[in-house]
Amino acid sequence: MNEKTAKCVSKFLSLVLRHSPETIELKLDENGWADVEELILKCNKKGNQNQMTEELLDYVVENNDKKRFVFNENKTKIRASQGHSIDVELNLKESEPKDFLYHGTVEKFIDSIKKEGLQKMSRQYVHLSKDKETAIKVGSRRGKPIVLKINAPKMFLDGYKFYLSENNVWLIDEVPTKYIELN
Ligand code: HQG
Repeated sequence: MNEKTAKCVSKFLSLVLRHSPETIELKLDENGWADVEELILKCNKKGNQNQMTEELLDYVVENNDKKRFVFNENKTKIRASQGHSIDVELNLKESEPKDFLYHGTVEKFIDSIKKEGLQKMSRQYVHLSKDKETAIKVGSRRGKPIVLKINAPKMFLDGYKFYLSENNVWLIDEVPTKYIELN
């Protein structure tokens, strides 16, 4: 499998499974699942540059660097594990963070983050990671990364709910300023 093709498919799946299924007239159920046959049919119908096949989907689900997508048990459905901007119920696992968590961002957002804390912006949740390296990568998507250190154990003690996605991304509704340290 050509890695460039796999990355392109992953980006396209992120678009239709997290943000705008209507791009290919796809319907997701309330839990964010798309029917695999329908997805393949509609990807190909729209003349997407990658001819979508079951094999291609298999490869991307299996080898995706962040395990962004999962099949249901009998592989008739597929969904994104996190990152949605559309309203889907993922039935996420509530979890207790035992250590600090990290968020990668860029300078231009810092003043606003200092005022309002971390907000979910267009997504369903604020995304945090357990390691700095991931946060650096996330921030780098937008420029020179700045890593924020979040006192997650304290937040948890104070009653904030944390969720852990199937692909181990920490998700939370917001992070108020007092729990954020500039690293
Ligand atoms: C910033 C990718 C101003 C926030 C990544 C971020 C991640 C504020 C941006 C996942 C703010 C939102 C999510 C405030 C937060 N004022 N700016 N009060 N609060 N921000 O893309 O975390 O590769 O929605 O710092 O790896 O960058 O696609 O969130 O810069 O895991 O699987 O507003 O997306 O995953 O941007 O990225 P995003 P994110 P994938």
